Parts: sequence; structure tokens; C-alpha cells
Amino acid sequence: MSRPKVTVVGAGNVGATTAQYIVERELADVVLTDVVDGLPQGKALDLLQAGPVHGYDCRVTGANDYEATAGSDIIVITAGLARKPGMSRDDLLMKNAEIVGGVVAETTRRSPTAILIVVTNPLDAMAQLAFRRSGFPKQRVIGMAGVLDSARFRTFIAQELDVSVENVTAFVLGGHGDTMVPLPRYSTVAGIPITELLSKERLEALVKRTANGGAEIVGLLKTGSAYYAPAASVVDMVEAILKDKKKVLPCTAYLEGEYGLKGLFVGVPVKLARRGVEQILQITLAPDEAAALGRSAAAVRELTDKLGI
Ligand code: TXD
Repeated sequence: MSRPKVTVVGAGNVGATTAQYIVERELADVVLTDVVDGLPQGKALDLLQAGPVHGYDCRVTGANDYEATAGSDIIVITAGLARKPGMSRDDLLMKNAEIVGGVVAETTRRSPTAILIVVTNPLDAMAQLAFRRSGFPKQRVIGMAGVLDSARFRTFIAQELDVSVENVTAFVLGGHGDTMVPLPRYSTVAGIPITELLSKERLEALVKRTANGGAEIVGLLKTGSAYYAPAASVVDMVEAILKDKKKVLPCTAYLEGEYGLKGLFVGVPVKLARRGVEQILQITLAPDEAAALGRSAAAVRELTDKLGI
């Protein structure tokens, strides 16, 4: 049986780390592409040479064109510019729209049955762009943000309560960015809602740190943005799809009336399986949560309107 094939477009920090985690978990052969001459080839060869040490046989190929990507099961799009200090995700809008539009055209015609996982910021708008440009069914275009945002929230909760991260589940809804909506009452430690374990003030502080999680790392790194946790989050989605796990994860998906939103990509709980988004889970939101989700969706809509998509 041949291994599944995953194309990762963009061999920068997130792309290369995604490729690394995929082969380390022996999930698929990987094709890494980038516009920079030699970069994807060099990183692919380096990763291949880690195989004997780690004990994986996955093939890793690097390329500057798209020929080698044909017939991919999943295409992960990380190509684009990352935030620099002081830059908002939205500043990236126009430049990355151009890049992502081109990448979608090149990859989808060579892999017409693939599932697209969009990572490039501003995430929700880029997912919507990929959906429109590809003409793929909504089940096969997914944005990665919620797994990362909830991983950040889980990290802070585990630190605060001094418990294993494995005990902590957390739900984050909405757009990726400052308007994301962490849901404390659906976030638990071994099944106990964190609202039972943390004061309102501490909870608010953790929620705030989560919403600011990306910027905190940009501020520290200065020359780029986070990539270990983002790549780990992408690979969680890749695994759920390739193994047909039906795993419920917060993902950016196309809504057609769910949560009262229509014609827009926003982060919601999704059941991920081999065909992509198998189901969008609807939960009842409290009025303040619904209002926050509405604000988050409005922020996304502003960007998609700017792009006319
Ligand atoms: O939660 C999330 N969705 C995110 C999103 C978490 C982390 C990073 N997020 C965004 O992903 C970030 O704001 C950027 O828009 C992307 C990629 O972030 P990364 O940190 O990997 O950026 P790099 O290291 O600059 O890598 C981008 C690569 C770089 O090597 C470029 O040469 C390449 O993209 N690039 C291209 N590759 C292929 N084709 C085209 N056209 C192209 N243009 C640039």
C-alpha cells in the first residue's frame, strides 16, 4: 500500500516544521515547495537524512514548481509573509491574498480531490479565498487556527492549575485574531469546567493572554512568528483526516447558517475525517458569547469584503 501524500506549500518556519512532524509520525510522504531556490530542496534532503535516525521511511521531496505535488491527498498552504512586530494580521491581507490565490490555482488543478488546509494569515479570509478560487466543496477547505488557539489556552490553564496538559481541554471559537472567542464554560480539567476551578479575574487574564498569544511570541522572536505549536496543530488536523478519526477539533470552516452566520469562514467545532469536514457541531451560546462570535465574524467579513470574495 502506498503512503498518503501531503504537499506543504511554503518551506519557511511553519511549513518545514509541519513537514518534520508529519514524517516523524510517519503519516505521509511529503512534498515541500517554495519560491526560494534551493530552500525546499535543502530542507527536504535534510529531513530525509533524519529518517535513519528517527526510523521513518517517508519520502520528502523539495521543489520550486508544482509538478511533484500532483495527486496529493492534502495540501497545506503556509506560503506567504509572516507578521513582524507591530504588524497586524490584516496588514498581510493583500500580499498574502495574491500569494495564496496563485498557490491554490497551481495546486488544486494537479490535485483535484485533495483537502486544503490553509494556514497563511489573515487566516479566515485566506481560507475563504482558497474556497472561492478552488471551487472545491466546502468540506474540503479548512483553516487552521482553533487547534492552535485552544492549545495556547490549554497551556495557560495547565500552568495556572499545575495540572497535566493532557487533562485540559479548551474550546475557542471565532476568527483567528484579537476577536477570537475562548469559551471557559466548555473548557475543562478532567471534565470539570474551569469556571469551577479559577476565579473570574484569573480566567479573564488567561483568556486575554490566549487572544494575544500570537503577538506575545512575535514580540519575543522579533523576526518572525510562532511555528512549533502552529505546525503541531496542522499535523493534528492532518492525522485526523488521514486516519479518518472523526476527531472533533476547532477549525475554520465555511458556515451556511450555522451559528447564525452565512457565507463565511469562521472557527467552529468540526468533525474531521477522511473526507474533510464531516460535520459542524452546534452548541448553544450564551448571549455574551454569541455577541462575541458576532463581533469576530464581522471582523472576518470586513476582510473578505475588502477582497471581494
Ligand atoms: O494559526 C495560524 N493560522 C498561523 C498562521 C500560525 C502561525 C503562522 N501563521 C501564518 O502562516 C503566518 O502569518 C504566515 O502568513 C504563514 C507562514 O508563516 P511562517 O512563520 O512559516 O513564515 P515564513 O517562515 O516566512 O515562511 C513562509 C514561506 C517562505 O519560505 C516564503 O519564501 C514562502 O512562504 N513563499 C512562497 N512559497 C510558495 N509560493 C509562493 N508564492 C510563496 N511566497 C512566499
